[in-house]
Amino acid sequence: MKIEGKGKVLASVAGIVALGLLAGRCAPSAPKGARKGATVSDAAQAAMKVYVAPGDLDEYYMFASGGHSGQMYVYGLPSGRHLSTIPVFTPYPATGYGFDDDSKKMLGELTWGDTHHPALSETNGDYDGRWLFINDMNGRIARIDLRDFKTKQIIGPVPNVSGNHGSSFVTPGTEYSVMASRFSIPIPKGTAVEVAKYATDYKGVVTGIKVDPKSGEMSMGWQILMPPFDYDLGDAGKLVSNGWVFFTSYNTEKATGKLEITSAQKDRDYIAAVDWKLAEQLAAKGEGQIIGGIKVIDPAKNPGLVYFMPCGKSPHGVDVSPDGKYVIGSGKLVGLTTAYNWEKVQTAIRNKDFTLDDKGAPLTEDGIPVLKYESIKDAEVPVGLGPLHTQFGPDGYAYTSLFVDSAIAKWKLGTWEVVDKVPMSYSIGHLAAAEGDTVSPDGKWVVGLNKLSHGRHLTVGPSQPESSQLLDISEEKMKLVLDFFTEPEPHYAQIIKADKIKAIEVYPKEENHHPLATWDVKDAGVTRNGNKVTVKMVEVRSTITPTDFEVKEGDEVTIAVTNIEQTTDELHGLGILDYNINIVIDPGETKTVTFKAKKKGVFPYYCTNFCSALHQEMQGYLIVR
Ligand code: RUQ
Ligand code: CUA
Repeated sequence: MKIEGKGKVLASVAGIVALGLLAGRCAPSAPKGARKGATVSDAAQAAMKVYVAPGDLDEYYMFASGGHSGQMYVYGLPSGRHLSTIPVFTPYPATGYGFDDDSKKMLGELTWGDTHHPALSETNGDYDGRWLFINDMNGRIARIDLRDFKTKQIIGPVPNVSGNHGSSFVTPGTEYSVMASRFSIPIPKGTAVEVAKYATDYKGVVTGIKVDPKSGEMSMGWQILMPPFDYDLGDAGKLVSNGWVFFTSYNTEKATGKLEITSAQKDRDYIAAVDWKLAEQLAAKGEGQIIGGIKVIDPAKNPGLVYFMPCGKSPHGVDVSPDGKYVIGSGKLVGLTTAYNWEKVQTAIRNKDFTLDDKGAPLTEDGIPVLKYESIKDAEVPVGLGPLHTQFGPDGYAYTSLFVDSAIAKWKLGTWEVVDKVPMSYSIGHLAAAEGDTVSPDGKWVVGLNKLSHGRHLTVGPSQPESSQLLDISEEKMKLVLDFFTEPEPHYAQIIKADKIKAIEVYPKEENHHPLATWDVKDAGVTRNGNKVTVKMVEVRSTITPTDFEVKEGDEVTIAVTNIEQTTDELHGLGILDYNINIVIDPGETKTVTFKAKKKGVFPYYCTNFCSALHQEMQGYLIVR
């Protein structure tokens, strides 16, 4: 990582101040492009905070989910520069993802995904820069390795999970990445039951996906049967609440049809508190019943596994404070958020301090006890209308996004005082603070991830970008310092200190154990076994070896390409016209692509990544006879 020279910083700051002064001289009010009411010095001050001079590096990475694009976007902060796109659940021709044999197999039949909540791996509740998990609504979680920023594994669709929204949150030691059903269904999956029987025959599940501490490899951990509510978001407890994971739920009415009306009958919904360490023990003992091919634990038969915490109507986010002492959750149509005190929750559990039903008996939902709201809440904080998500600073401050108010509220844990509010343009969903969901948030920056952006960018037609806004939170008052734009649609994002990530830029030759790797052009060539043809191909500036080869119509052809470069940024591609083949091979990497030679003729192939002055000469011919 390059360290900014002090002289350079001063020079760039001087440059901006000079710019500000110049603009000030010819336009005494605000510089061109500044929003109404902004003065020259406001704009210049904001610019100084976010300016990353040419050649300098950002201080943070922001990993933003790409929504239903099925991708992840990587940004630098504070510049807001888009650095890269990591394809996860969707083919991405730019990197050849979804075209080579391995990534094609990993995607399977689903070629889209709806990603929402990235989760950086954690050690002791802090980001460790190793992996990045991301959920897909189609019951899947993917793992990206941050050593090379590549998707390494997709697990699922996991049985019984339907609409995996409350995911991919990790526990503080990355023991588990969790999943929850947003859309309850009859289980096992594949059973058809009419919607009229929703309340009795449909079920939700929450699932813990086990993560191998060394390799990151994901496998099935445990699954818990839940009442047919809609499980929305989650967060793991930390420090004093470590061992628990929380999920919001709406439609606790178990209603169907127009949920906006039918699920709004009760004035409270629930946050489910799940004892994941107990789930782990029960799973290890073999507790549960096989449903849809996996063991499902019933909380009605295992007391202590799940409790419901009553919450404002239709909650969205649930977030645990850095010290693990408070669980923050809100109804999304009200003007306040509730801070639950974890100590009080534990006391209520011990004392069986439950909500009572009409007959004065303890209320349960499908056998799961409901704690008493008054006994577990510490405060109702008047943050403003439509609270969705909360992030934290290092000094006891919390930041809550307000969808209806279209603002971010800053408030203090413990005193519950709202100290500042900044409007967002427009209609904020999630927000992300620098390391703001860990045990040690950094403060400094909050990014508002807005749902609408009208009027704040050059027009690009009806399909508009999403707006993100960067707030400086280093002082008492939050300051909006930058607008930047993304493709649809980051729901959540996470921001990690850049020096925590140690990525390679070349795959070392000695680490390439691919059975078809070819490091010497002399070894390149074609071998045939019946109608199976294997082509060992080498790419290096500026030749593709072999420069031509022949197969027979109907052959099954596997091309294994090794890029034998060991130089940063020397990628080569292989595009074969008319055969829909497009792969990209990073320096030191071997990739295979397998296809049936269905069409006779002569098909040019070429390198798709500009690699040298003679890139254009990197070409050859596939002849199918
Ligand atoms: S959710 S804001 Cu997955 Cu909050 Cu979209
Ligand atoms: Cu290799 Cu262009």
